[in-house]
Amino acid sequence: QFLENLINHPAFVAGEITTRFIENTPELLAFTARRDRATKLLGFLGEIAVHGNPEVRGRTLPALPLPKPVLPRIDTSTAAPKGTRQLLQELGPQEFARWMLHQKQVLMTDTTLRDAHQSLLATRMRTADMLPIAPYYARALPQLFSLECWGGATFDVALRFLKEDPWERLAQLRSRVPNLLFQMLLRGSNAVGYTNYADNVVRHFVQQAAVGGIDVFRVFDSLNWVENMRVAIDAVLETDALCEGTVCYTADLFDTSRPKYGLKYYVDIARQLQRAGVHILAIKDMAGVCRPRAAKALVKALKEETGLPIHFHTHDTSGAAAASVLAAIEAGCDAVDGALDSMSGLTSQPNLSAIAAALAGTDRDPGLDAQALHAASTYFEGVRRFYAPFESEIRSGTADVYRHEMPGGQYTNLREQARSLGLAHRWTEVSQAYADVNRLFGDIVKVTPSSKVVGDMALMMVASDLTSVDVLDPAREIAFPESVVQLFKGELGFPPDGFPQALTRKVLRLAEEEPVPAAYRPGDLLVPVDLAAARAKAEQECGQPLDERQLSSYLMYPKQMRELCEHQRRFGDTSQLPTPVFFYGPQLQQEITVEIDPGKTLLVALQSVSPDGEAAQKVQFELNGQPRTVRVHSAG
Ligand code: 3PY
Ligand code: ZN
Repeated sequence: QFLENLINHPAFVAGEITTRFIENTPELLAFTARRDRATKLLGFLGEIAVHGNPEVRGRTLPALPLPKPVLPRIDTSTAAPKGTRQLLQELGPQEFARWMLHQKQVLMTDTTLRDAHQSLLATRMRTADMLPIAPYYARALPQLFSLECWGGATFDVALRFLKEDPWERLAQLRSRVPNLLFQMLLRGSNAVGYTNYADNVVRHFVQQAAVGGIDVFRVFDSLNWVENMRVAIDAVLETDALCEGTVCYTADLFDTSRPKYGLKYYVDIARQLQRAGVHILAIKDMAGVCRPRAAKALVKALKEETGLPIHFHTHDTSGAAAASVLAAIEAGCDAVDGALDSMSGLTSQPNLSAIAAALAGTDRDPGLDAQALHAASTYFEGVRRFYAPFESEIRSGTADVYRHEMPGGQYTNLREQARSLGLAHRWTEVSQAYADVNRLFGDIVKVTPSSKVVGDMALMMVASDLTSVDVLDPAREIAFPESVVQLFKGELGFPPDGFPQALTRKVLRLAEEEPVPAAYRPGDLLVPVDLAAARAKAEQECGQPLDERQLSSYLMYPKQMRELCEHQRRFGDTSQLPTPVFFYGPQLQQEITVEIDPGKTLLVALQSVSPDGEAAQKVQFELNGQPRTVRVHSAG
């Protein structure tokens, strides 16, 4: 390849070379690297032209071609105006929190780049669809409080299904949005995974995320156990970022049949968080069950009791979430979450633009440009079409959420899991079993990962035709899912009032004289990870040097990280491929543009696919006007 570059170089062709030509012409090597990248990408395109992308296999695909999303025009030649990020840098987190309290307008977080697609599209939105609109956010919507764009399930899904490096997504977004706070969802000691990690792994992750560009860490625990959030909170407090301590909301503040979830419960947690030093208090209504009356009472009480700024987060599963947001605002809530119109509603956040419009002209008007919100929403309307196979069947809000209390981010996933187990037609039973399991487990907070355990148990019960009475029957043998055993062992920590004794005994098969596990913090038992040794192992397994961020991915997702490295070795970075091409493969004669370096664009078009002997297919492309052939094994 190098020789080819050399003999094709204009200077070489013109005979203008000296003895130092190679040394003085570094682009020869750049050509080689680019050519290598192009070859790898063609390898990927060849694979999916022949076999399709396994991530959409068995799903209903959209009609092709899909129209390009309409990207609003924006002048990027001038710098983005100052925003909340500059204010945080100027004031520091403590003063910034005071500023939040003292300024009048409602601060608004846009969740489109995280929770909205996690809750509507199984978290599948790719970096390639986020980057084009990022400069628009910076310039046309600089009044936003923050962009929630990282954490939660996005980390896992990026690695596992999208074959993308989540850190690279963060870096790319950061470079395009210098002025708005970037917010992430952090699952306390579960970081961005589903199990408790060693304390030093959690700390390492938080440090990397802060350096990588996260300004607001929303830290929660899946059982509302503040003890289990301290390591993460302390790690955030050591950075210059804002720490948003979170109370997860469940049940109904006014339901006298569930008195444990009254105001006192939330005020106690909020006070503990305040003592832990958080700058902001988040109310995280992950299922969307916080009714307007409760939102108002809760915001008022938490504000009065702690004096901290309050940030309200909910989901629109019921269809009534905007009313709760407006009630929270009326009670003095400082910041609220919403999603752009086209990515709002149902299991996602309520509509940010509609909430902004409801407040227009009042003293709490968030001051957002309605036209700009609409233009950004129109872009995502187009993007959303790319992900049609991941949409759920849900067409309307459902007040049934008050009964089952499933988080918005879990609802569609669990329906999908039920479908894959052949239980699609028994969804009503699954959702009832989910509510029953919650009671069996002692009426707990259900949010990742505790919600997943409840879901696993509910599916098992429906699949095995078991009722709550059967599960509790001492004479009946039950094969509890592994996640349930782990939960009752305390591997995710403990709810403040513990787990029910009888069921704990049954799940853990404890003899009568054996005590049930006393509350302990899993991180106290987990041996700190020797990071140098882990790096050596990770680099050996991944077959390449890893930086701190990649190491952090490996520590939580070793298998997915190995697979990502292997994917990138074979195919290069596929995150820049247009989404319809990535999921549905190149279409004949369709011109595909991929920017592999700033300003360096590849033009690819699929010409034909034909058999090549018994066991292979020959895939012919045109690459920047030149024919190229890729051979793909038919067996895949
Ligand atoms: C997550 O942890 O991913 C959540 O969105 C919880 O609501
Ligand atoms: Zn949420």
